[in-house]
Amino acid sequence: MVSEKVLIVYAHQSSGSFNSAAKDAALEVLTAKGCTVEVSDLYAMKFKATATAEDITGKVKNADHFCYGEETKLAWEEGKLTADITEEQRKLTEADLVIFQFPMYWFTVPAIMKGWMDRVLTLGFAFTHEKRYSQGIFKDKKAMLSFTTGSQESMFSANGINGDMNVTLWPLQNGILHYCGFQVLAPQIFWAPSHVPSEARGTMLESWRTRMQGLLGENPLAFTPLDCFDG
Ligand code: FMN
Repeated sequence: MVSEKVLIVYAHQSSGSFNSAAKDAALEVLTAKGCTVEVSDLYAMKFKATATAEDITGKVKNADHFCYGEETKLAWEEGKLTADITEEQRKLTEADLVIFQFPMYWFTVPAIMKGWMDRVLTLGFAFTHEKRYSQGIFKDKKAMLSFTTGSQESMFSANGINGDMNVTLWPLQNGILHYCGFQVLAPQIFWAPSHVPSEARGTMLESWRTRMQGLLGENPLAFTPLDCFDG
C-alpha cells in the first residue's frame, strides 16, 4: 500500500462535526501508512454544485439547445473546461482510491457532492458508451462511500422504516461509481453519531482507523459484469 494516492472528497460545513473527525482520521492514518492524500473540502472551496454552460470557457457548440454531456465532452477534448473542474479531474486521475466523506442527506449525498459528481465525472473523461461498468475508465481505481446518518441502523434494514441500505446506495455505488469503472469498496457507515454518547463516537472512529490499515487490500463489492447484458 506504500505510495498509493488517495483523494478524499469531503462535504461538511463544520470542522467540529463527526464527518470532519472521520476525514481527519483518514488523512492521518493513510498518510502515516505512506499514502499521499489530497482532500477536496467542497464547502471550504465553495465548490459550484450546478452543471451549467459556465463550466465551459469560451463559446459552446449549441447555445440554443445546450446539452451538458456533449458540450463538456467537447470542452474536455479541447481543454476548455473551467479550472475548478480540471483541477478535480487531475486529482482523480492521480488517485488510486477515492473516499467520499459526507453526512447522508435525503438518502444520498449532499447537493454540493452531487454537484462534484455531475461536473467532474464528465463524458469522455469518466465514461463513454463503450467504457463503463466492468470496462469502465476507472477500473484500476477504488472508491468508497464513508458517511454518517441521522437514522439508527435498524431503520435501514430490509424491514425497517427506511428500507434496505443496500438499495438506498445502489444509485451511488452502481449508477455512479461502478458505472465509471471504479472497484467499489464496502461503505463505511457511521450510524447516528449525533445520537450516541461521545464514548461510542470514539469507538466508531477507532474502528474506521483499524479498517484503514487494510483498506486498499480489501476485495470490492460484486456487481453484475457488463458482458451479461446485450446493450
Ligand atoms: N439522516 C438519515 O439517516 N437519512 C437521511 O435521508 C437524512 N437526510 C438529511 C437531509 C438533510 C438536509 C439534513 C440536514 C440531514 C439529514 N439527515 C439524514 C441527518 C444527517 O445525516 C445527520 O445529521 C448527519 O449525518 C450527522 O453527521 P454530523 O454530526 O457530522 O453532522
